[in-house]
Amino acid sequence: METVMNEAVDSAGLSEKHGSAAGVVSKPERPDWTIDQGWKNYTPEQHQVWKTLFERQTKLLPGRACDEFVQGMQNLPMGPDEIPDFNRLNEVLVRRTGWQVVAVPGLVPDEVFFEHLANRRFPAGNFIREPHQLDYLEEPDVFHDVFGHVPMLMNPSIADYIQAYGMGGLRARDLGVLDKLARVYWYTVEFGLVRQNGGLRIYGAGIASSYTESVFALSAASPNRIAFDLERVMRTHYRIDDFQESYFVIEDIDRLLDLAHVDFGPFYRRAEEGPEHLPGTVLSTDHVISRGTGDYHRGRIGGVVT
Ligand code: HBI
Ligand code: FE
Repeated sequence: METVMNEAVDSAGLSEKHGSAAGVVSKPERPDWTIDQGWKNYTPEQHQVWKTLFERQTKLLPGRACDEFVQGMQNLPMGPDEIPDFNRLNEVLVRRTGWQVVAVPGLVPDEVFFEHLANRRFPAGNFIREPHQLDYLEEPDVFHDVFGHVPMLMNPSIADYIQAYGMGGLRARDLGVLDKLARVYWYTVEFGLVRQNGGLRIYGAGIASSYTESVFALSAASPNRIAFDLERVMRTHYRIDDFQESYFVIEDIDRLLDLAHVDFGPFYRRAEEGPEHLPGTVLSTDHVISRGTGDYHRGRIGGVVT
């Protein structure tokens, strides 16, 4: 069975399952949930897992990942041989966009996550998946968080956009619309595609850090590829346990900078009034780039949709 690296994140935030899967103790030592990366504690086997994943992904991504991802990767002290040391990454990243990576033990509560992002700190799991989990994992590990997210944080547009998400998170929670904001994050930062160089390219970290989904998202006949529309995306549920049924495509990475400055308030209100859509639904109002056959998900019953 084909599986996919996927974050066990749902729009309701930190579930019981996530907490226990993470082995996260109820009371973190520091109130912001950060820990030391403990770089010296990684074993040769763990560096080897990083190397396997890194080499597989860097072979696959040219021509598939967007130029901004490739550029960001090139400018970072990140290579196949070892799990990156966050301090060394930060020397470059802070100078470029003011972002830094901080280590956390796994998923952290929504409020804590938003507070970090609002301050240009990206929480990254310090652990790495086991050798038998190369393609499937419930929680964001250091490969997903660092390989998938950090190259994009070198780009000024994404840098502002993710910070705006953090700032909007607490407001969305108070308005009772966190599920809608989380969908926007999911379909952009995690699973976004961008039109580039006459085709489609990956910018979402959930895709870029997954071997199988990098191929599926761009090349499979099954998923829908639909032009990004903010209100449409706010209404759309997503899958947390498998490939996405629909991907949303932005015209340009700099559209994310525009999105960072949009007041989501009116969009939340409209999205709350209208219907919600299942992950695979195509609407007559959609600008469809490619209509999926749906074959992959048909017959895969019991998937988790949030
Ligand atoms: N914690 N470490 C970590 N990484 C995430 O991506 C994350 C999180 N906590 C909450 C969360 N994501 C999402 O539920 C929010 O974006 C809504
Ligand atoms: Fe992620």
